[in-house]
Amino acid sequence: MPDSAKLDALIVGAGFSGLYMLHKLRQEGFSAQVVEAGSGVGGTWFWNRYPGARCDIPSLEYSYSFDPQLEQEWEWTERYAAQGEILSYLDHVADRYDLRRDIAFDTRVTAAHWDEATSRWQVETDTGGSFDVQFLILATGALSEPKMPDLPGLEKFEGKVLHTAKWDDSVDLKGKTVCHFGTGSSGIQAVAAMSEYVGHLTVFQRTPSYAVPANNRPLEDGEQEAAKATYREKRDVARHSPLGFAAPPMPGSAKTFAPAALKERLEQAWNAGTTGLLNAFEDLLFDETSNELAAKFARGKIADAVRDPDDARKLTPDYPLGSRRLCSEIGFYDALNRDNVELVDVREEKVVDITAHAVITDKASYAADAIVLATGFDACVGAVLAIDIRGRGGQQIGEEWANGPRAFLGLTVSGFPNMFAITGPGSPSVLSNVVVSIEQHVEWVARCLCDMRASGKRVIEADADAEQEWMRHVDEVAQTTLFPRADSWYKGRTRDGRDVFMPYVGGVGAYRAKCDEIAAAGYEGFALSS
Ligand code: NA7
Repeated sequence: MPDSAKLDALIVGAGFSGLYMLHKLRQEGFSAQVVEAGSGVGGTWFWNRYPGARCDIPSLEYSYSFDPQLEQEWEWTERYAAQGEILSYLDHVADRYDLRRDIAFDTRVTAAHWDEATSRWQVETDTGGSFDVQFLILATGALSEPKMPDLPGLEKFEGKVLHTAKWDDSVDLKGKTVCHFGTGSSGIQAVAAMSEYVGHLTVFQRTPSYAVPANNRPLEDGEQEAAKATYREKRDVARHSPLGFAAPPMPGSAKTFAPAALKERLEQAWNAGTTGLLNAFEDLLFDETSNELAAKFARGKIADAVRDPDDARKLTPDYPLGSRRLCSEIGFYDALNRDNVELVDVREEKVVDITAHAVITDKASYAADAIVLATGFDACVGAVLAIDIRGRGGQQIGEEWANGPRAFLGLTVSGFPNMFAITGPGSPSVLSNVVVSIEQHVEWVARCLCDMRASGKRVIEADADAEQEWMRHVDEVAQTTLFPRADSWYKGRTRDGRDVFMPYVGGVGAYRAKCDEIAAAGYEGFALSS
């Protein structure tokens, strides 16, 4: 791939979004290239190679639906795919559609500036490449820019420091003494896996998670074929559903169930995994009382699973079930029962220093050969802010978002013409089956580019008013749910410290309908020019 070119579109990132975007634009006859920082395709699934990394959405649903042949031919081996299997799938997709020839690997986009004179983006990379493109498409992922914790003295530590989202497979932790921070989805998986082979593991937890057993297993003979027989219908239901899944929320409210029936419904939902539990009652994410009944049940499960009552207390969340990302566990609570694993709640025992070989709290010192950070991501905006993006008048995206991350439909930012963000703030992606959302975003962007070409328009830009109204709507919908009740990475911040709820929680079906309606109305809320 040339490292300098004049193209219709430059796509940043070769994960689920970037790969499909490239394929789709090529199909529509646009010239497009991808720039990818990693040495392979996969995005999230390329970088997150930490022990135990696995998807918490069933494999048959966490996959592309755009090609019926692909979905029929690809064989998944387990109910929930491990990182390596998803990476193999994306490698297969890249080969199957001959995508690699238009991807520059080991290359990072450093700057993208809108040129008013030509109405095009001038893009630069860290390998000295430059691109002159009509459209800039940020397929940079909502959970891709690792967040480093504010740990005093970390720079003095002389052992290895590993972040789950940038895992270095060459480091062998077997028999080592490890201090681990973070108990979200990644931390829970990494702790369970590492507990099996490290010498000693200290888990530093700040906020406990609700973790539901994955009940992972190999797909049984005939099971996959049976599911694939109705794949088209199921995919269609998922596209128009609240969260991007084929199974709808179960009718009724926990409040109206007699105790025995409530327990039966919740046991069934618990065994069906995270989506099963979220779907247990249709009002689970909206009604505090209904949610508390389910949360109480989940807290009881933690008490049953953890032997030490004090550990169980520390591991028990007090916020509404599902208001932070529900985690999927395979052996996490078992790990905490092991003699080589101990739990430290940093809200009760403050980390005051890190020395060359230990983590020091205000109560004790914990030896460490290595420190593992499962401390998450600068969600929805981090990877975009990492690029020096300047729109109209040289305005930087970071400045634009200082008053809160915003994007019309989660896809376009006022003041940044011809720029699209896949899975941006204001889109439902991170609160849905993200592959379903990604396909919708990519298809909408491709349709927009085709419509512009057909009508002779060269520039599209979100109206500031439409964008503001969309983000107001995103917030209004969020406030009808229990999501804002918890501190979570779903919330962004304004410069003056106000929370901005980023994902659109009105449902992927409703969102799709809105996007289609806007396109059909000649891109209402956008300014188009020739
Ligand atoms: P998450 O879900 O953001 O989890 C990160 C965790 O790290 C979270 O519990 C944080 O606590 C914790 N954290 C951050 N800093 C510290 C310190 N200093 N000490 C202790 N604990 C800390 O990231 P994941 O990678 O697990 O998962 C991200 C998403 O990927 C997940 O939701 C799925 O969608 C896939 P906090 O909450 O800030 O109190």
